Parts: sequence; structure tokens; C-alpha cells
Amino acid sequence: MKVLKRRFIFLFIVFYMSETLAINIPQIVDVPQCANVPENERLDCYPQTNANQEECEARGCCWIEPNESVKGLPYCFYQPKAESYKFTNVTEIPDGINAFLERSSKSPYPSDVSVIQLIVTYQSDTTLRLKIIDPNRQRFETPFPEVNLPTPKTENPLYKFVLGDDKQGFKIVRRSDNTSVFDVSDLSNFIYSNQFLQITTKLPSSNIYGLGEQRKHLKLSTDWNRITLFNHDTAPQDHVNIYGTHPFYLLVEDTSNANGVFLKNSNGLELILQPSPALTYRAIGGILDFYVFLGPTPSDVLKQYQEVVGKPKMPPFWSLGFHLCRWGINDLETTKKVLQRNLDAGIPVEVQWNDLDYMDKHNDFTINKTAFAGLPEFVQDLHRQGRRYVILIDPGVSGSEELGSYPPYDRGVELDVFVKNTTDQIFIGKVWNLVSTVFPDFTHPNAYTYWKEMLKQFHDVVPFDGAWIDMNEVSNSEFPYGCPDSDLDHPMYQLHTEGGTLQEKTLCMTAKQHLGVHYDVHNLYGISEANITSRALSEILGERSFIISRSTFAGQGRYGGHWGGDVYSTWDELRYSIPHLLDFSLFGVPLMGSDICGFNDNTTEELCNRWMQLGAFYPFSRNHNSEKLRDQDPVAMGEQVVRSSLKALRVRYSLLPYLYTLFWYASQEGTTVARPLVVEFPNDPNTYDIDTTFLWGSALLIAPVLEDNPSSISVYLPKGRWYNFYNRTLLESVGESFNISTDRDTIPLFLRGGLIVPMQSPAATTEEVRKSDIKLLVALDENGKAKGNMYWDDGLSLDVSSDYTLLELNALQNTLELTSLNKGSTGLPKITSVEILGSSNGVNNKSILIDNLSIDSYPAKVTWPMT
Ligand code: MIG
Repeated sequence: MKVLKRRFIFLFIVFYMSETLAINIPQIVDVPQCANVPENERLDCYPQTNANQEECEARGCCWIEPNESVKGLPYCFYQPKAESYKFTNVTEIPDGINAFLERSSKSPYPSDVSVIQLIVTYQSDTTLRLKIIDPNRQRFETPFPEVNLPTPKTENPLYKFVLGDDKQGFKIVRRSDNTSVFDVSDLSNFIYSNQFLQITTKLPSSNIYGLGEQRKHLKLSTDWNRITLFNHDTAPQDHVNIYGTHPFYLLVEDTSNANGVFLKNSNGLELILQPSPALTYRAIGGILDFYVFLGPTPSDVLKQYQEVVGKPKMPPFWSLGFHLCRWGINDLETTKKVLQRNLDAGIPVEVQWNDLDYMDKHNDFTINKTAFAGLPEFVQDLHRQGRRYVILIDPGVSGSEELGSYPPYDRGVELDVFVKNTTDQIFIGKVWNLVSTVFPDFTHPNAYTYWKEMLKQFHDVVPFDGAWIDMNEVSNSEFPYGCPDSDLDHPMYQLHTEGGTLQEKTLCMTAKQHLGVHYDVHNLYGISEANITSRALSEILGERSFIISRSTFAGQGRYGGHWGGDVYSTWDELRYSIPHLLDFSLFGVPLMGSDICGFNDNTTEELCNRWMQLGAFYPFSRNHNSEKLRDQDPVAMGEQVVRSSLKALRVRYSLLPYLYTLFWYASQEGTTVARPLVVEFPNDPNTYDIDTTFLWGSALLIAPVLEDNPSSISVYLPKGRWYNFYNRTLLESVGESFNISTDRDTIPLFLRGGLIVPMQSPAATTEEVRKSDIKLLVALDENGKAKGNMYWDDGLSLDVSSDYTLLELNALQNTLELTSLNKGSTGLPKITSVEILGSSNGVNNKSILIDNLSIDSYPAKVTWPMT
């Protein structure tokens, strides 16, 4: 009682103080000063729509209507040195700084937090954390990404924390060259109110990447570019919030040093990139919790980011095969027929999928007993062929089955795992189920037990190998009981979400989950489902699980992969699928690919031809189509598509040991698999804008044809030696574009000098590939050097950090050395040949093939004659 009372008095004083400190008189607008603020540097003082002069000036801001309208340029903006928060107290603490800031006048938003606390943690020499909280009230903090950081330790930090003049603002400066990496020295638009938090950082350059999920180019536009992050079920379109939230960017400074920033916040977010360049963050809840990464290379930044959010999980080997799927395959016969015609044509379909068509009345964990009778036997048969089977699972569970007849509902009620409404009844919506839908709360402590039980019971019937988790934004299309009126559904600041309201196509923001109100945890629905599904499936299978999730959040890679969602079958979407893929590489989600040949609308032969070629190089390679459209499996598209699919997939399958090795490094070190050129070549500014080509690791450059049948394409090759993958001809580049002639059957590919790629023989299944002999492809650089690695294990075991084989490969002049760095229980296939490119040092490069090797003990040496 005594304690309670004291706390009450304390709170009362704080409350009283904050009310008196914040005086509701706006600053006087210094009108002549307003004109001096360059257009590019204006910070929006009235970000809601319908700004007008009167209300703008009532906020103490400048009003200038520009002569020409520039899209996104604010009319109402902060005057120079507008008052907001000032430091009142700054103390050094072990490993950081503890500071308080105070607001002198009220912001236009309700419930300002007038005293805020800034905690700076020097996490490591390259990573620093800036956490801004309300010292007097616990605000929502996301438990995802779930990573425990090591205790802070710095020896030689690359950064310093610099307090601004007049105790206004601060910045993080790179020690080596004084670059301001994170610069909030101007706090004039800084707001920390209950449902509106805003801060602007000046950027050291406009080479900025990441900030998704959005349909966009890899390099972000800083032309008043607004990015809204609020997970949402809609086809990827420009400037529209889509499935996932990853508030992380990578930035390349003018010196080619790189930095990155992650905002750990799960509330709805809006990010505005401005031309000065600058980035404004707006969050409608939670706290501001920034991690700043100093690199100094782009790949260092990505590794540092993944230290914080978690490194990606190692996929099973089979999941790197080719996947065949479509919606609207209404029975098992058709599933079999389509699969068989592709197998007959030699298409190495590794994994057959079924969409929700297999379900009875679209209810999870059921089978349509007439149309899909025999499904269990079909799956067992696939397994006998060395193939796999993946099913779609929706989060929503039917809420209107007869009591006692549908365990997914009954058991969910018993375990109390469904999302609730404000009066603590189960929240009811409607998705695919015929009458109504209820939603498991994957943050509930019983959710794991519940979901695992459902998956297990279904797996006992249909032994599926992986889960495709859809609609988990979470998508919902009806509100039979409406949403109660609340600030949560209608905050004063309305994000620019599709449909204009937060509840659009999802739950009421007031809906209750174990972790908090849906308003706070909306963006976590997908990741919490993926977390539980991935763990449960691993337990059920006793192996690595395979999960593809439509909705994602920062740290998703730990649980599985992602696909590009409902992309249209157009040349544009083919092209945008590359930055979409590469964004997820930056986000630490390497297992990604878009629906090959496009999902929405009918594809065409030429488009599907090129999409099968590019898709063969998506780390996750699946042909998938919407319902009621023409068939688009390779065979249905005709001979041309079959021919080029076979050619591209044979290359993919022969490179599987290389791809698998890249995935292992990603899982251990946070490196990328599908890699943007800028990440590999930060010293070459010509690569900064490139998102029509990409790399696999460091060694293979993929240059897809992205238009209707051109006779040639232009491909930029960074300085160095490159070899045409098909005919092995040498291209010596000074950092220039080459005109590469194309034919309809081929996707241009280039090997980079200096690297060694392990290969095997293409085959009908990955199991067969794994049994074939290994060939090492050695592409020498201009100094006669090359290096590489090969990782190997049984392709399935959960342990990928002790029981594995790792070879290190080093070539110099005429010798290749193979060293074993680790030896695991799964034997490495025999290495029986080595091909050397570039040994003749000349233009007419001929490769040397050394066959019939038998290397089974290490270290080993292979030599060849110099020509
Ligand atoms: O409302 O399950 O993005 O891949 O085929 C559509 C049917 C639901 C959306 C997924 C798509 C899938 C479809 N689903």
C-alpha cells in the first residue's frame, strides 16, 4: 500500500510537471526567415492532408506556396531553429550516455511526452544504439526481432557522439573522416507524442537502399519519396504499403564508406526521403530505438544489422530445387497431370505445391475428400521419387463449424488463443472460410502448443514438407460487428495507407492480442506466425523446416523466406522483381523469389520465357499463378519456354553446391546470397544504380533479358576479368558496359575472375544432383589467382555449425590447393574434375579441363601446365 501510494504521488508530480512545462503558445513566425529555407530543406509541419495557412501558422510554422508545384514539397514547414526539445541533463554512463530532453512548447499532437530520455549504448566498435523513451511511462516496445545482444564492448569505436550547439540535437560522427552518419542536430520538427513520433536525420549522401517492403528501384529516390510501412494485403504497386516492414537502410557515403540504420519499432511507420538529402521518420506509436551501423563496407553494415536482427536460417537443400504451384488446381488429378507433363519434358520439378484448393470449404487442416481424395498417397509417392510437397496454410480459422466437429476452432477456444475484441470475446472477421473467421494470436503463450498440435495432426495425414503461410498481414475482409470508435483506429495523424484507414483489410486496431493491442502489434502478425510455424515444423519433422511467409518483419530470415506476393504478369513486374529480391537480401531474408511468369493476369509466351530464365536464379524458384487464368507451367507455355527453362534450370542445378555454400555463409556470417552490385563493388559508383543485374555471392553475375526479344542487351561489368559462362570467352573490363547478343533460349551469365565455383551435374532431383561428382570451376584473375569454398552436409540436419564439411580452395598460377577446414559425418561427393579459365593469360582464353581426378584426402594439390 505504502509503495503504491508513493508511486502514485510520484506519477502525479510528473504528470503535473509535464502539463506545466509544455506551454501551449506557438512560437512567433519569423516570416522573412521563412523564405530563406531552401525548398529542399523544408521539414513538413503539417503532414496531414489539407494543410492551410491559418492552421499552419497556428502551429508556429512558415507557409509558402511554391510557384511550381513539386510533388511532396511541403507548403507548411518549420522555421529555422524552431523550438522543440532541448537537453537538460547529459551524463556519461558505462558504455554510453544517459540524457534527458525537455519540450518548452506543446506540439500540435495530443499527449506530448514533455520529458524524454535518450540512452546511448556503445554496443560495439561499429554499432551504437540510441533509445528514446518516456522515462515515466512504459510505452510499447516490440519483442521482435528476438535477439539477445552481447554485453556492450568497445575498444576503438569508429564513431563518436556529438552534442549539438545550444543543447539542441546531436549527431553520430565517423571518427576517421568526420562524416555525420546520423545527424539530428536540427530537432525543429522532433515530436514525441503518444501517437505521433517524428524525427529527421540529415543523410551524408543520397545513395540509400532498403526501407521496405515497397515496389521500387533498389536505390531509393530522395525526391520527397514517402514510404508507408503498415503490413497490408495488396498487389505490389508504387507508393503503396504492402506485405512487410523492414525499417532498415544501407547508405553508401561519397567516400564509398557505408553506414546503415535500423529503427526497431513495430507500429505503423512513414518514412520520407527528402532531396537535401534527409530522412524523416514518423511512427504512430512505440518508442524510437535506433541502431546505427558504421560498416565501413556495405557488407559489414549488413552483417552488423544481422547481428541485431538475427541471421537467416539455413534452408534444406531440397528447397533450392524448382517449385511448381498454382491457385485454381481444383483436384488432385489436375495436380498430377500438370506435374507429370513437366516431368516428362525433363523439367526438374523438385517440389509440388497445392494452394487452398486442397482444403474442404477453405478450412485449414482439412482435405477436400472428393476432389483431393488420395492426397496422402500422392505425397508418399512424391517422397518415393525424391520429391517434396508444400501446402498453403492461412492464419484464419473457421469460426462457424458445428461445435465438436472442427478441432482447429474448438481447441483454439480451449487454449484461449484467438484474438479478442474490446469486450474480450473472440474477434470475428471473414477471410476464406464460408461464414466467419477467427484469428490465432501467435503472440499468445499457448499459441505454440496449439499450432504445433494442428500441424502435427494434419501432418500425420498428409506428410507435407513445408508450409506456405499466406494472408498473415493479417488479411481480413469483413467486420460483421464493426470496430468501436477509438483513437487507435483514428489517430490524429493518419498514415498514408491504402484505403485510408488502418483497419483496411485487417483487424480493428483495438483488437486484443497477448502482446498488446493490434495497433501496436499489427506488423508482427506475420513474423509471430512464421516463428511458431518454423519451430513447430522443425520439431514435427526432426529436420530443418521450410517456410515461405507473405508478411514479414525485421528479423524474418531467422524463420524462413518470402515470396514477392501477387505480382502482375507484366514486363515491369519482371524487372521490379530484381530490386524486390535484392531488398530482402539487404534485410537478411535471402530465401526469396517472385512468382515466376507472374501471378495476376495472363502471362505471355515471351514474358514467361524470360521469367523462367530469371526465376531459375531466384534463390527461391517457384512458378505460381492465380486462379482462372491460362496455365503457365513450362509445358503449358510451349516448346520455347520448355527449352529455355531446361537450359536455365540445368545451370541452376549444376550450381547448387555453390548456392548452398552461399546460404551457409549467410546463416553463419550474415553475408548475402543474391547480391546487389553496390554491395560487392562499393568503390565503383557506376554500380550504385544497378538493379537489372545481380550476383550470386561474389562469383556469378546474372544479366536477365527484361524486354520483349531484343537482339542484344547492355551489361555493366565492373573492372576486372569476367568469363562468359556458356562459351568461357574472356571479357576484360575497365568498368564498362558490354553489348551482349541474346537469343531466346539463354540468360546471359558471367563468371568473375578470382573465384572458384563448386559444381555438380544437373539431374531430375536435387537428391540425384547431390550424388554426382564435383567439378571445380576455377576462374583466374589477371594475377592468376582465384579462391572459393565449398560447404557440405546432409542437407537436412538442424545442426549446421558443427557437423559439416568445409573446403577452402585456393588457386595460384598453375596450382590449386584444397584444404579441409572442417570434416562432417556426411561424406563429400568425389571431386573428379577441375576446369581452369584464364590460364593462358591471353585474349583467346581456352579453358583447361583436368578430368578423372580422385581427391579424397586433404590438403591436396592439383597442377596444370601454363601456356
Ligand atoms: O486472396 O491462396 O498471395 O499466392 O495463390 C488470395 C490464394 C489468397 C494470396 C497469395 C497467392 C495465393 C492466393 N492468396
